Amino acid sequence: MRFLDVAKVYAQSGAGGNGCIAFRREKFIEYGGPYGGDGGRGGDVVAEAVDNLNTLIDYRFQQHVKAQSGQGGLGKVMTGKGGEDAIMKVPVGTQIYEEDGETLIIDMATVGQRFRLLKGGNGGFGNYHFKSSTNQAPDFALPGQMAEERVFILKLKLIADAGLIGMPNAGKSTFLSRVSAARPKIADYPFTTLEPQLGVVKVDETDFVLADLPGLIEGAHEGIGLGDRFLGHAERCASILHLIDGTGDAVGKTYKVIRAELEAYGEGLAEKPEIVALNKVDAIPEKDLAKKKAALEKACGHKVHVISGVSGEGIQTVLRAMVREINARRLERAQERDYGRPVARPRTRAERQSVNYNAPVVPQPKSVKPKAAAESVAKPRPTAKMAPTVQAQTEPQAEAQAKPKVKATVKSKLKTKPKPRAKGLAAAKAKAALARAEAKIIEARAARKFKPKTGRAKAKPKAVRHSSKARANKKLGR
Ligand SMILES: Nc1nc2c(ncn2[C@@H]2O[C@H](COP(=O)(O)OP(=O)(O)OP(=O)(O)O)[C@@H](O)[C@H]2O)c(=O)[nH]1
Ligand SMILES: [Mg+2]
Repeated sequence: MRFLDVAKVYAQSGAGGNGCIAFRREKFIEYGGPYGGDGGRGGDVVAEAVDNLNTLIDYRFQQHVKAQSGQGGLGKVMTGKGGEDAIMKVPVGTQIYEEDGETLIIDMATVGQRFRLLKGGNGGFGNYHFKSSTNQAPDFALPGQMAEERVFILKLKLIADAGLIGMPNAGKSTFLSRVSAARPKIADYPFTTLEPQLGVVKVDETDFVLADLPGLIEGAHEGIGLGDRFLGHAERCASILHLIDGTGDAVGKTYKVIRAELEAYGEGLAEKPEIVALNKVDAIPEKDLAKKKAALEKACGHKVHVISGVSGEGIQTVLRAMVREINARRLERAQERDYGRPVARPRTRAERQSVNYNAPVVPQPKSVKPKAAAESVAKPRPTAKMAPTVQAQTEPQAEAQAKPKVKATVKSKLKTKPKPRAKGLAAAKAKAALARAEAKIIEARAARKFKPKTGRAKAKPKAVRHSSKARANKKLGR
């Protein structure tokens, strides 16, 4: 089967069925009234990640995906049948983009994940729906909602635990065939591998998926050779195994060329844990081996493994190093899953309301008891060395807390009596302040008393209505 990692799909959801106009006609039932049912709703277009696919080749042959439309409403107030959903089965690791190929809609990263891409139209209401006291025989119904139509770009990024990268002919496919049951094409010409190959590797107790990616050459990020589009498959890998052909001359330079390509590609590939291996050790003359290994170590700045895909030398050590990285990543993922969402799904309404899904989840280290930690913060236990500094910091703070600054208002001044023991100048000062405050209060009171009144004027007294009798008496001068 051919490998295909990009596909364009035209998708359309189902339209809603039209509402029905019908009237009830039955023997002995006069004025039967409206009787038309609603239309059925159209099917959705749903993407589903499945684990038995590893290519998007199906969408090369089936580029149009269409959900079924809803059936129209029927008489006797029968609702039309809903349309079937169209399920787009995609391999795990597929990313679905808008037509521009850049706006990500959803990353189908887990098996069984489902996502509704297009919503089916709702069915139109039949005339029975519009029956009311003022319109007892409506002779109209609504049409169903239109279908949605869109173009999607699917991009597959294989979910492999580790990726093999290197120049063409570095021995990547040979390595994969040695450590797994995969049988990629091997030949001594460049670009033998034209598409990624996967193999399952078993080391001790761990199984992992290893991807053999097509070779990279200088300028791959500009499209030279096969380009760098297959590097997308290494984006999700926990570790990268960088193979260097040991029979070549400039191993250090070769390493740097590939590193430059990884950096030019971006997407965090250059920061991934990398294991470097000098391959084809069986074909390297012994006198050159140490020199080449040293040159490569100098170029990459860390340990270099010496291996051979043909003789199997050093392979187990490399695999174990890869397993360490993979296990660390798996552990990280498991912790993310545990901490990333509430453990139990709330079932009742009260439970649902009590969960704050927006709150950041901060995992607490189990070794530190929260109570003990709080106590230690509240009461710092100064050591002999720290004692003076701690006291120096805490005393003024305590004083400040004990004597909060009071705003010297007139009232507060009145309340604060001079200290009984204060004598001489201090007592005189306090007395004067008291007298001033009292004078201020008197002044304020006086001002309030004679303050001209503002606001609404007093309402005029209502005119007294005289009775007709009183008016007559007034005229007569009584
Ligand atoms: N002596 C020796 N030859 C090797 C070793 N590994 C691979 N070769 C040879 O190197 C050549 C290329 O090997 P491949 O495995 O196809 O290399 P590749 O990296 O997959 O190359 P591309 O698919 O073109 O990128 C083949 O002729 C292999 O027989 C090794 O460990 N020792
Ligand atoms: Mg190959």
